[in-house]
Amino acid sequence: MDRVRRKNPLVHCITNDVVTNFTANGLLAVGAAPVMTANHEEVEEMAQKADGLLLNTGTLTPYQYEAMRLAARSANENQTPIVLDPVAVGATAYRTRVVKELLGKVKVDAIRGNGGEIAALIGMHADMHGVEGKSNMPPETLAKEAANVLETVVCVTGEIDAVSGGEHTFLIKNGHAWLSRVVGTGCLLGAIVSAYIASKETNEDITRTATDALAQYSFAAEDAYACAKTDGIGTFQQRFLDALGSISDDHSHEKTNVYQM
Ligand code: ATP
Ligand code: TZP
Ligand code: MG
Ligand code: MG
Repeated sequence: MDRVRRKNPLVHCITNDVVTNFTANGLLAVGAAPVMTANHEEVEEMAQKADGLLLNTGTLTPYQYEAMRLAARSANENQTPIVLDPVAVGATAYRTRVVKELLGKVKVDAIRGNGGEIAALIGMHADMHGVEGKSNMPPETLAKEAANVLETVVCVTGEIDAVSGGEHTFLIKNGHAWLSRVVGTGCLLGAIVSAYIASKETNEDITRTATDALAQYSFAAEDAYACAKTDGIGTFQQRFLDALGSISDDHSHEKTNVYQM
């Protein structure tokens, strides 16, 4: 978190219409610099200049898919790390097909999704309900399997989060259920993982960087719940942004439930 604040990484987001404002505010809260564009005339240049690229398929259209392809190709050529949030993959045949196609064309550094989305990406059974999704596999098993199949770092989120690069797998049992009652918290997390990867030391393992991002995000959610529980989820959303803005690496957390498998 402190490195993100020092670096102020530029995160180029090609994301969905529902969460654009919340994502930009959340990135600002952690000390990153958001920029949103899917314009074919400029995405290659923006992805080249950015420190991280986020591809989020929440309201995917053919125009946006082409923007993602152009931006991702430029990012790969210019060593800009890419995070993919395969929102609602598994919910419709179109999304599942084009996201798999994109993964065949470009290299992504990390993928963040709920259990259903990650399971669908690797052709396993997924229980999808629009953007919400579950898998019947334990998150650590699913994350490891997906990391091996897709050859990247995979973050499976839900009540318990798991991060795996294939070799090392971490479990994060922090966070709060109210996160799933505010739209865009999964999407913002993908953007924040991008900010963390964009700010990491060259030799640092992305599995650990992503685990730090998920853990600190979960701590912020617990702090926000403590402040907002008597008010409700509207206040929780605001307190969560406040907490993301104040959390730091020396933030001492009551119960840190992060484990290496
Ligand atoms: P959304 O739920 O906003 O649609 P998503 O399904 O893409 O997003 P989630 O899996 O809900 O993503 O993850 C978003 C964040 O919420 C993660 O930090 C995750 O750990 C947390 N989270 C989700 N459900 C719970 C829960 N029951 N308990 C604790 N944390 C949770
Ligand atoms: N519909 C299309 S994208 C989107 C909805 C509701 C937002 C999903 O965001 P998250 O972070 O998965 O709640
Ligand atoms: Mg969810
Ligand atoms: Mg989501």
